[in-house]
Amino acid sequence: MMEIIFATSNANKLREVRSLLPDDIMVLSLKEINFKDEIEETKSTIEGNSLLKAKTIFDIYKKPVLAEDTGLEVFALNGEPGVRTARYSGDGANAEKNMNLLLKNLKDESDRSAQFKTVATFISANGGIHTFEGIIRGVITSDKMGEGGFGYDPIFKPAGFSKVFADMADQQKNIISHRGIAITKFIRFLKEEMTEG
Ligand code: ITT
Repeated sequence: MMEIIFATSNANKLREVRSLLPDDIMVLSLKEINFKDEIEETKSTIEGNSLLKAKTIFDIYKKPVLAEDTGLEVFALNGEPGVRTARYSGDGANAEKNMNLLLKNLKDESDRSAQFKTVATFISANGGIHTFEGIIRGVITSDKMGEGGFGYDPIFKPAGFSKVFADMADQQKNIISHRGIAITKFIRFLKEEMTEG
């Protein structure tokens, strides 16, 4: 059994990542290790904030740590909200306000293409740093749909599908999503590490 700390305070990410990882990997949340501080995301890139979260926890606990940072990049908005995806609507931002602002900013826009990008960072017990990226392209719908998922899931329809993420079963989103792709790469890496001894 391998123990990994997942440096997130987002319960939805935790749920998705737990269901992706095989049973012989035990995922400890920040709550479970009693880490209560907020890790301030001060970097200007998704990669930078992903590394920052992993490193903050690794430096304290010196145990294997996984972290991830995710951004929604909208082409007509030059990649916005990007690194600011969580705080797009400013002070007191939440999923509803963020989606409302994005729909407003895209109101007269014909190009509604976008992508979700996840950068996962793994720091192994010996301090080695490994990153895994997952990208899924899609479009921003004109209205919110569906009941599932979290964040921007009600307005993101992945390319080649007729449903938004929030209308998909958890399992289906997980197989195709930005996070699913990044974590699947991470699992492949762990398996290779283990067979190399
Ligand atoms: P951490 O503790 O892991 O940092 P967080 O919620 O702050 O959790 P991020 O900084 O990565 O996470 O911000 C990601 C933002 O993107 C946040 O607003 C989420 O709601 C949204 N988001 C992330 N993954 C998503 C997904 O799979 N579907 C829809 N929205 C997502």
